[in-house]
Amino acid sequence: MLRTQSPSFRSLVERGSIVRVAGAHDAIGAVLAQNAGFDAVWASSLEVSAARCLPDASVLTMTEYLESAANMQKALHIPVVADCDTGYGGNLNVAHMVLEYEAAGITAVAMEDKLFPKMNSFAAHDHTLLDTEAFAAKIRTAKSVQSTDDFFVIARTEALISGLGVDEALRRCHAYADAGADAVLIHSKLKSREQIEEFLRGWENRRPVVVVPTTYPDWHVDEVERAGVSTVIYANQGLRATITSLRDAYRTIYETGSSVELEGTIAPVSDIFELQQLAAWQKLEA
Ligand code: SPV
Ligand code: MG
Repeated sequence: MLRTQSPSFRSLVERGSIVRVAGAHDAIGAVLAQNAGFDAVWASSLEVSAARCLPDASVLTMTEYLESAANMQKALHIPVVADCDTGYGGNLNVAHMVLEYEAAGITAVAMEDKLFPKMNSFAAHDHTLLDTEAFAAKIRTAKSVQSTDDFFVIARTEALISGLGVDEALRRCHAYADAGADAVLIHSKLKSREQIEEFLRGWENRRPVVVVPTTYPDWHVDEVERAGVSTVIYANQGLRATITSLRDAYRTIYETGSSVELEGTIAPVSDIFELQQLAAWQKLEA
């Protein structure tokens, strides 16, 4: 089959064991994450914008992010979780976003409580948050326009990113849960996961919690699960690996004057054909 239906992200969360998600920006990366065993793919705003050598700063439009997410979903039999930044504007933009993503077969979106236009969480920049009630209204809007019960809205707080502390993160996430968020995402840029663990203790599992352990990478998935996390997102390791790998490969070919040195380490062309499902396509010619 050239295309297969993916289960909804909600069905993964509801099965109870931790959901492991890998970031990607295109279909081939997404399929490689799927083939490695991941449960879902994060259509990362950082990756999608970086893939065009543009900053993760609300520069691309919703349509462009949606096209990337939809291209990934079409190639997968696992769900995409779409990183939808701030929802691309105000409440009406959020409503339009939900309608469009849902129509494209995306079953989960994440929205963050930063001001539009936003800046990537790790960039040295002002990370002022939107007022709690205004963001809760975006969540209510998203939930009120979704057309299937399955559609899943993750409310992400940037309270720790903006230096506001765990109590403010908890207060905000309770407001977002009251507004109907299906899960909350707590992000941090600290090298220690202490604040995340404090958040988890204070949250008492009111709704599923999503974490993104980029700056505290030594957290084994079993420990993450034991700490009460529902979903773990490895948001940008794929892109970072790609950069290292491509940089080394291009340099080696250029500097040595041939590609022979690489031949033993790079994927054979047959791997490309397999990822393209070439054999299945060729059958259509018969
Ligand atoms: C992304 O992958 O785009 C994210 C996570 O939103 S982060 O880059 O850490 O903000
Ligand atoms: Mg992002």
